[in-house]
Amino acid sequence: MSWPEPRAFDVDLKTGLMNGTDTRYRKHLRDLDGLYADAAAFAALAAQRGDDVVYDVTDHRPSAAPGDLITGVTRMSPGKVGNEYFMTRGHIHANIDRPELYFGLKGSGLMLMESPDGDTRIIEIRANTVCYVPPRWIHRSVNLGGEDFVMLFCYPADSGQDYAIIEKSNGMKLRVVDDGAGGYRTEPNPAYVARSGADIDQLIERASEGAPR
Ligand code: S6P
Ligand code: ZN
Repeated sequence: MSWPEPRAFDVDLKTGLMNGTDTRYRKHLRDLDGLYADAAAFAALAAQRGDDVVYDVTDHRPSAAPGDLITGVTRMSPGKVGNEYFMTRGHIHANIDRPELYFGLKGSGLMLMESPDGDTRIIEIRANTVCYVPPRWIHRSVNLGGEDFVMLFCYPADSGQDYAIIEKSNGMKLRVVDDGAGGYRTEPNPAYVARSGADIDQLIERASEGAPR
């Protein structure tokens, strides 16, 4: 009988990578067109720094079996587009009944969470903060600091990611912007389109099916 092999990985806080895994996911600034409110500021920045890596993810995926765990690290560069802080694309787990745990390793930022019916929660994260993202919440990470923001994450292997949920609503309900005093504030997103009851029912139905990434 062969049993799954235990593994250990070192996280390099200088690079923000979990060594010994593949880089599974990397986003350059030019890949993030449409994410930020200020399209002109985005175009100007992308013209100069389109090849910059805004965030990358290294992770260990032992299997896709239900009950197994994906563990990895997200590293986010500091920066803003206009007055809006750099952020991840954000998603809901395709199988919406799957939660996620984040642990702050370096820098400072926050987890912006939105329920399908439009409630918002924010958890600020710095080194040693444990952040539990419950099932059924859209989640997006935001770097609020002047250095890399690095977090460990762990989530069920059969979660999957649904990015379209944010695209369909023209972004999340709130945007995270510079407050002009070294901190942040949230602003309503005027383009936001609320989800219908039918949209929400569909998400819940899909949970029972599961949906790999
Ligand atoms: C996956 C988990 C993270 C994100 C990563 C990048 O469920 O939440 O690994 O994939 O932080 O964010 P995004 O929204 O581009 O996948
Ligand atoms: Zn996730």
